[in-house]
Amino acid sequence: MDILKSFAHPEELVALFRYKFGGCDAVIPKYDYGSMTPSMKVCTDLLVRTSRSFAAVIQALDVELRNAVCNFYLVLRALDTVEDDMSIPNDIKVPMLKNFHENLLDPDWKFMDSKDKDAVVLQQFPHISKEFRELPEKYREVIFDVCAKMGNGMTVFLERKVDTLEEWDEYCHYVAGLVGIGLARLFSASGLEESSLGKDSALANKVGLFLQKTNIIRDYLEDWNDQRIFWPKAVWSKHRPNLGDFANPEFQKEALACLNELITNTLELIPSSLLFMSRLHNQSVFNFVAIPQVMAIATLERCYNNPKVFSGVVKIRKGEAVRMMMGSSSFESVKAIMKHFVVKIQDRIPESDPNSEQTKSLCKKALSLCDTSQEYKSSSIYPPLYVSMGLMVSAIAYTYWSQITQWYEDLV
Ligand code: D9A
Repeated sequence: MDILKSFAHPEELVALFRYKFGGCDAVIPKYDYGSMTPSMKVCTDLLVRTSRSFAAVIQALDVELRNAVCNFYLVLRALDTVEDDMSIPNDIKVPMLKNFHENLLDPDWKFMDSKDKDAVVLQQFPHISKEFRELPEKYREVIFDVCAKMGNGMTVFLERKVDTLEEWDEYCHYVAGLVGIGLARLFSASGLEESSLGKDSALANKVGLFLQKTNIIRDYLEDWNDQRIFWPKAVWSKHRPNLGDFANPEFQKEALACLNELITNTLELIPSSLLFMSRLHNQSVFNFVAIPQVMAIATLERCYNNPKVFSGVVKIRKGEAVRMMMGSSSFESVKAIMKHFVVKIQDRIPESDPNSEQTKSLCKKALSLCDTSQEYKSSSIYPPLYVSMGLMVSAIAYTYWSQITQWYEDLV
């Protein structure tokens, strides 16, 4: 019961209440099915089914972009589902990935044999490809191109494991950097952002790498249990001969050193993430980009030097996430959030960590770019409010517990 944990964090209860009662419509609007065509409705449902919270962030984009990004997301999700599906043998999977972009032009293509949890996007693909073909050419061109490059790139790592840090960057480029590049091009094509943004592929690539590396670090145990390896061998083999050893508490010291080394590598991307966000002009695009970046830094902070990465799931509480999402609406407040988490990492760097000096210097570099007069935790107003809200909430919760847990499930 995640909501119970938020009781220890009054500011999260405030955020959840403000969210529920419409305090942040600009960031997370409600859906408007009335103005949609039938295949748009199917696509919106698919989006909500595959990613409830991110779906809300996409829906908040200005209309010029919303359909293009929604379609891009679903196409990528379909491609990802093929890549992930362990029940498809590689000799079938390789041509499927390589030719995947051509399915966008075929009104009938679908795939009914996937065993993946997101198989529905492949079963319903004709609705996705129909939406694709109805997009303006300037968007289709980007989605088609990224899809072709990603499908090809994914095949490279079907047979081969990620070894060096360069290969880690290469793998992340295919599955996430290309998404960043594609999105930057879509932003520019919409006219909501400068055309130079879409041309700076190196920068947009790093925005994607920051998210993907964070996911890979966080998902160690889940991936290991599924026989998947995304941690670069050149790094983990310095600490233990087998990646699975890290799940054994006996090797916690080695596991943490490896974890911290990968997090340190990922911290290098913070300056690029900030630079990318500083170049955005449109409010809806800004929120869309900033929310995942802020979640990533929060996740990195939670994982840093944390043995729980090797024994379970390290997640951001929903209340925490909602509060950060609501706070991600200006560059100043995003810098304040980034600063908050980088300081928390900086304060926890163990003297004994083999990479402590590098981690320290990257934190310092990041902090120099997060200079702002804003503060993230303005706790002074909370204690009295906390007490009264705590009483009120426990009274309500006592009476309406089942309803409350239901809308809590609905909103996250
Ligand atoms: C994104 Cl179109 C993703 N990925 C994400 C989500 O954010 C990025 C997949 C498809 C699209 C976009 C994203 C958002 C904004 C700007 C971006 C960007 O670049 C400029 O991508 C780089 O994770 C997946 C990849 C990282 C592989 C690209 C955010 C998201 N969050 C999940 C939470 C989670 O932990 O996965 O999907 C969610 O809210 O459900």
